[in-house]
Amino acid sequence: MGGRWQGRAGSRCTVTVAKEMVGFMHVIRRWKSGWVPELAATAVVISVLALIWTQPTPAGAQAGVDWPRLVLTPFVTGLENPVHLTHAGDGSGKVFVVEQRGRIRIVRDGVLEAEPFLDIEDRVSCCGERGLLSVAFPPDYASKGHFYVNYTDVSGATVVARFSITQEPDVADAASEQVVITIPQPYANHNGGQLAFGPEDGYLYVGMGDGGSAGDPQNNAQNPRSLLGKMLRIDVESDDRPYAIPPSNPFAQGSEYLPEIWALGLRNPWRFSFDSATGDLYIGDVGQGQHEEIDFQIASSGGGENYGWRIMEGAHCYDSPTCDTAGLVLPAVEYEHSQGCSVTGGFVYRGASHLRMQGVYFYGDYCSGRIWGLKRAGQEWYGAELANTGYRIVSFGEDENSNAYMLDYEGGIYLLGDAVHATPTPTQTAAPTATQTAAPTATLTATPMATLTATSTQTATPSRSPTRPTEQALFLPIILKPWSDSQ
Ligand SMILES: [Ca+2]
Ligand SMILES: [Ca+2]
Repeated sequence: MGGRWQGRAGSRCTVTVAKEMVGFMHVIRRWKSGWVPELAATAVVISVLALIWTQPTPAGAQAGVDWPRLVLTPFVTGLENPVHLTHAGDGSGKVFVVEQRGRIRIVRDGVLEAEPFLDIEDRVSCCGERGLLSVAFPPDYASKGHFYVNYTDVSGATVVARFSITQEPDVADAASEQVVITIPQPYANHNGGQLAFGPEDGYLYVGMGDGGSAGDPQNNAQNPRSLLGKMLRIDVESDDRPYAIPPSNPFAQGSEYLPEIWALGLRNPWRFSFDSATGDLYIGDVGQGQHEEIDFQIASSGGGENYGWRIMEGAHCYDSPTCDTAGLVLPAVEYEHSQGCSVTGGFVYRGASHLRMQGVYFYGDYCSGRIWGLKRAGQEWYGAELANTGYRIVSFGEDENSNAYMLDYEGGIYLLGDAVHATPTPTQTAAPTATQTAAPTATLTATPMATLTATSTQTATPSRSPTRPTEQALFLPIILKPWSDSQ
């Protein structure tokens, strides 16, 4: 998709082509075709069903990890390619949803408001991996009344811009744009797109992909003079315009590295987030042809981590004659393309409603619809597959009360919950039947990080027929293992 693929020799060529052809946003209908068109017709049925995925309780419950039985409850439907969900931190309880084509919508008390909060379709290029990709509200937004977006402009460049609200708090002024930074893009794909304010430093973090094509042909992610393939950290809330370099940035004092760079060696950090309790940073970095990964940065880090791309893809040498891994930070967890094709980074759940979800980082895969949990306990990580949904998992988000949501690119948003602690839906008429297969086998590997290779038998490929809600009971290969903290 998008950028021109430049061939590589050998067997990797086939894999690489396949990945790029699949593309991030290009929907391969597969078995899902036929389901989406009927979605509206079955909306009533869907709306009264909590979709429950069950998993066996892991034998032994290592380190006391008691994984939730994931429940996805429909929250809002009818969005047009939602790609991001967040809140303003202003006490309003409103949820903001970004539609890729260039609009931001408000959900208030569970109802999608008809009037968009912001509409900048006139200056956004869409779609594929382009579009309006995220919104971020600064600390003390309630008194400031301005916010930031990340979008691809008509030339294909990444733009981070500030907008202000009008006299109406639920209507932003599309004419109020102040561009913070414009970063040219050599190819249509790998634009990153996430913005987030650091919970402890108040600086704006900007996730930048490697520019695109395949295999990072310009070697941007390892180039200290390129802003591509990096995590940037800039100060947009000081009096300096368009932004200031935080003095504590790892390369702030001037060096061979550009001062905006916070971390490097990223391929396409489509979604990253901070743990709202600890300040730790989790980055879902989309892989090339074989390995999808979650990267971790502890809150006390001073930045400067090199997450390896394109020397490495996940924990595996990719494009380096010597594959010198000295100084590179390996992923906290990775999974192979037998489990999906494009990782979607999520959130560490810190809500009050579900005790077993506490401290679990939820993430998923856009292509397979699988959702995993990752939990850090001391110096060890634990991981488990929690659901196999078939949804186009494009993003996760959280609201002001730390409730967690999953966004289906097809237009639905789902609330994550634990069946054990879930409040029954009053209108629920037919609880899905859970048919549990034999307890899957845990796979242990000796690598210093987790490799989520499911080997247990998955008996039920989810059908996407209109009767899907009554066919629930997807049975999860579960992997539960400790491994060393690679930090
Ligand atoms: Ca690009
Ligand atoms: Ca990496």
